[in-house]
Amino acid sequence: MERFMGKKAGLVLCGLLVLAFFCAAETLVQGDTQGDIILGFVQVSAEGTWRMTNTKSIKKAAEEAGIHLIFREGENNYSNQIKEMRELIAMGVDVLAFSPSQVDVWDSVLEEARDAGIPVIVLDRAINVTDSSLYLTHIGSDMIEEGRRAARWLLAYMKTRKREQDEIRVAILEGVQGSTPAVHRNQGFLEILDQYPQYKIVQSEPANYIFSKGEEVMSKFLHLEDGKIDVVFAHNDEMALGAIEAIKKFGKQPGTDIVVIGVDAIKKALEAIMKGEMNCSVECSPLLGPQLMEAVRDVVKGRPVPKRVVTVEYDYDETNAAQEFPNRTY
Ligand code: GYE
Repeated sequence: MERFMGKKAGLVLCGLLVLAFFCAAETLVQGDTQGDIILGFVQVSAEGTWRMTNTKSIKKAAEEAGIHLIFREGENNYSNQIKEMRELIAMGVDVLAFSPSQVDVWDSVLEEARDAGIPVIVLDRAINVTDSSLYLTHIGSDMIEEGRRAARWLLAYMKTRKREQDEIRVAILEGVQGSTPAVHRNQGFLEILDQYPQYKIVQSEPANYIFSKGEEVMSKFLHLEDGKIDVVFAHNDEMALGAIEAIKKFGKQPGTDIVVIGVDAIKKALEAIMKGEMNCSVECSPLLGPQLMEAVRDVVKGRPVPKRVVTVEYDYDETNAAQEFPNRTY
């Protein structure tokens, strides 16, 4: 009897445990879906190392934060991006974030998000809107300052050179026309250089943030100027690396005959600096995923979010590139 009772009690206990397990599993599942934050993100495109690293950072951070990410991409075209944003608004995501391909054109889609009660986060590039309350926060670099940093670095570097020159001939490889990095980096760079009449911008054209285009446009510049270019400032490293190829093919030495400056500080640029083929890269960090997820959580929990979160960055040249190189993952 005792043995039987023992068996019965065992069975009941087992049953209770199974029940408890299912109940717990049920609450877990329910809790999970109820608590899941849905973030819709619209990326610019996949134009190079910077962008691909940025995408990876966002996906990894979402996974680690347990945030459900619906990821879309606009192929470097603002109307594609707006179409994707509209779809995400219609789906009723909790938060909408995007990295804008262009500075302007966002007013109406952001008004639609506001009417649907969906908070918006701008990542990486800044936007121009008539009403800044249309987005909650902007997380990313100060790109006007990046342009100034490049110019300040150049002024300091030219002072260390023995060569006396009354004219320093500068070429600029611009990013996609109308995109924030192109507009802002140019603005900051020229704002400083315009104060020094010795510096002449002899050529400036878009090469769309792409290596091959950087090479093509730089080669054109070199032919047009009969090789008389002292400095090339590229709005990103991919184009600067392309320019290095063009300079070599033209029979000049990048980094020595022509000063090469880029932006982003990707691993390949640090390597080029270590080889003496590039002179400076102004850092612009793509690792924005964790900051984005933190903001998303705060927004959903109703906590205050700062209107502007500026990324902390450094400049790299021959004095510190080798030191940073082993830490760079992209
Ligand atoms: O510098 C460039 C990329 O928006 C900061 O876009 C980003 C820029 C970056 O294509 O490499």
